[in-house]
Amino acid sequence: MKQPLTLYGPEFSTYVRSVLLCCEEKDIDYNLQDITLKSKKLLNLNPFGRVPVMQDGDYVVYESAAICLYIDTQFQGPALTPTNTVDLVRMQQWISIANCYLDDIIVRNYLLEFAFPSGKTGAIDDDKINLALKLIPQYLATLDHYLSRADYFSGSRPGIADYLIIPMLHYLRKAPRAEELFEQHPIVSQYIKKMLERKSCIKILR
Ligand SMILES: N[C@@H](CCC(=O)N[C@@H](CS)C(=O)NCC(=O)O)C(=O)O
Repeated sequence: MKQPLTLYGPEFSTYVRSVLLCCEEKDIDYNLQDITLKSKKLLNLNPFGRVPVMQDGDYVVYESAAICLYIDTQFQGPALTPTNTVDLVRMQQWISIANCYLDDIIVRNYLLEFAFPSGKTGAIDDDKINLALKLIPQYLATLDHYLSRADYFSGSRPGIADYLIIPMLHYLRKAPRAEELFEQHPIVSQYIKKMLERKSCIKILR
């Protein structure tokens, strides 16, 4: 019998959660192991020192979207990647946006700054927060506009881009000033509500 996949990373990480959501959607067995950031063990698995990392036998992969693609293509279950070019390209677009902009501003500048303040005396860096408060409304407006014409970031059903984005939005919904940030963006709010009703999200996004 095939061994369960091993996933390395802390359960609270948005990217680890993205991979867990894909595993849950495909209904596959996995073994989640926490790993110390910057440890030799992690650097041996991923020279960039980031989580998650996936191991299936001898096959080691890092970068969440790549791990999710492996899970999607190697296992039975609902497809997490659209087959038509228009939706596939859109999904890649949103994966890139999630990795380059949403993670940078929503997670690193905003959420992590409250959780682990980076100021010299352990204080919150107001410049980071102010930049985030300037950009997050613009990003949410873009998401809102896109979702006014599309059901999901991966096409007509949820896919890898959605599972990358929803953990970030879920945390942002609970962050300081969330009500103010989301009040102009009802379509994003409806999307979050719809995603959070999925069995996978109920289990992983607590
Ligand atoms: N592009 C990477 C990003 C992974 C990432 O940044 N993970 C965070 C946790 S959510 C991390 O490892 N942070 C540790 C660090 O920045 O040193 C992916 O898609 O997996």
